[in-house]
Amino acid sequence: MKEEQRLLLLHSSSLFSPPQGVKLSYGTAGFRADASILKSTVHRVGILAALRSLKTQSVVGLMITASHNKVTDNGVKIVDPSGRMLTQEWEPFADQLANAQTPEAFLSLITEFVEKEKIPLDGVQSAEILLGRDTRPSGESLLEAAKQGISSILGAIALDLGILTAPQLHWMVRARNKGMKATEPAYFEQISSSFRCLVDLIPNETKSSKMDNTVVVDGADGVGGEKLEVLKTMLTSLVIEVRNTGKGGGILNDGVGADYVQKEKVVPRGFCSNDVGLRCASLDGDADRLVYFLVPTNSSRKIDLIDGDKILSLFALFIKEQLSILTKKGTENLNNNSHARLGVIQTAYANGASTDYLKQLGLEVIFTPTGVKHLHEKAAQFDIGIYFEANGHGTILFSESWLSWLEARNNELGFASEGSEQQKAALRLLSVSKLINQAVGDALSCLLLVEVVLQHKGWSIHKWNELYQDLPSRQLKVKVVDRTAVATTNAETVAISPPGIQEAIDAETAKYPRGRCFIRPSGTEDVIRVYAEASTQEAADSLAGSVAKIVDRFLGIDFKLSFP
Ligand code: G16
Repeated sequence: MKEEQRLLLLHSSSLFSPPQGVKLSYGTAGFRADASILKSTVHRVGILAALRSLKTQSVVGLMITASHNKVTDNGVKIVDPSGRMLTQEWEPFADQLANAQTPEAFLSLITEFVEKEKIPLDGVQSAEILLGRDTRPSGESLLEAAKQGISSILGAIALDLGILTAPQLHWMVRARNKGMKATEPAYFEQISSSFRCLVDLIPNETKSSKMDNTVVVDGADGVGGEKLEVLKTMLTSLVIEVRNTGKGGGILNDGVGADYVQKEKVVPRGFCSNDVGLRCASLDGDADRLVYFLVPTNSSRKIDLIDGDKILSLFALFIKEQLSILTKKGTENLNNNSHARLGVIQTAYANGASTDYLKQLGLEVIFTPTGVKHLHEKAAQFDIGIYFEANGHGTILFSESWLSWLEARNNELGFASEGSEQQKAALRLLSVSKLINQAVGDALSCLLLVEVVLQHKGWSIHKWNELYQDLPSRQLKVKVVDRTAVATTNAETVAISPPGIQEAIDAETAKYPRGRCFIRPSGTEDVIRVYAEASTQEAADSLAGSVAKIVDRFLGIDFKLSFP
């Protein structure tokens, strides 16, 4: 390493001391903590992002967000050149960097890593990092720390794109590296025009049905509401009413947002009995998650939740239908021999009823640990991979090779029988691949796809909700002294430490008909999460409560049970 580079790194890191007595780790979606202790971490992630850009000789992204966490938290994650999350191979190095206590220890870690990875840190090669942040008040100063980190690598430049949803930044990084336009207007143009194409392809029978084309969206008082206000002006045949836009003084994620709605299953702030019967949806703090809900007809606050599993089921049904039209018998003279491998990816949080439903559709269902980085990797192994977490984070991936086949088939169909049902199916699938974010789960593009699929099928939200009936479930979180004390296996369904805890959970679960329960350490909050399913809501609540007490007995700091 050049002397100039060494001095630059030493000086820059001496300006940002790491927090004392805290061990940070690159969790489910990057580093997250109280914003007041994150400056040095973000500064170091800026350096890491520049190294990643040098190593890959591509543009990478850096996003300042803590998504669903409370407003006083913040976080930082790197977007890889493909638009996906940072490669998991670099996560241990990210942990070491964030926790190095002195500038010298920090420098020696970098020196070793640069040599091992053969990163051209010579000041000749250039690096480029796209920066984005959500609307948290701490975002601006943390972004400055990231910029200072980036500028301490010779040849690295940062491009500040301002306030963005996390999926917008992922989309732009992917687009830049594919040589496409990587701006916010280009993003809006692509998703709105593919939405309009799908609307044009709605069958005449359902086009004439009197379906309500209004959706009311809870923006979580975050970035998603703000962006949706722009997007909605570019759409036809859909009316979007945005609430909790962040402009009315509401606090981000406080009694609002997809995480609150999905976990607590109650009406978010800003919605009331006047909304009974309306199709309502909720985004999370950085607009990468989407859930739908129905306001109750009675005086309780309990909603009917239409979660990520049901969004996945709706999408799977639609894609499967289009594929079967496309490969219909009687068109053998055309190049009809490419049967798409369609796969579905879920996590242990998926409601058991959703998995049964997907299997009944004849789909291959695979389970991974929580975190889209795991689901995305599996989905990418299919021609069409649909992945969703129950919390509403997910997307549909199309492989490049299958899309090339589809383009060719579309041309062929256009030549042989333009306007045929098969050609329309091909065009629909091509439009879906452009509408839905290929880099990461994206609430805005998923919202548009849900809306157009409902219009296509002529379905109300009630009809969609009736696809299957969820098994009653309950999620709780338990504050513990050290969440790393819990380790899991089998896609997080079995706890292998602390010793004896899984046996205690199994003994409790066995008491409940159709009981299922697991625990896992959160990767974004300092808690252990508990998920329970059973044949009745009372039983699911009771199982989750008992297991939370078990966690507390093994590791906790006085768990108090409370249900909304
Ligand atoms: C992040 C990840 C999601 C994950 C969620 C919850 O979401 O992107 O894939 O499901 O954290 O993680 P945990 O249970 O480990 O706290 P977000 O929306 O907060 O970025």
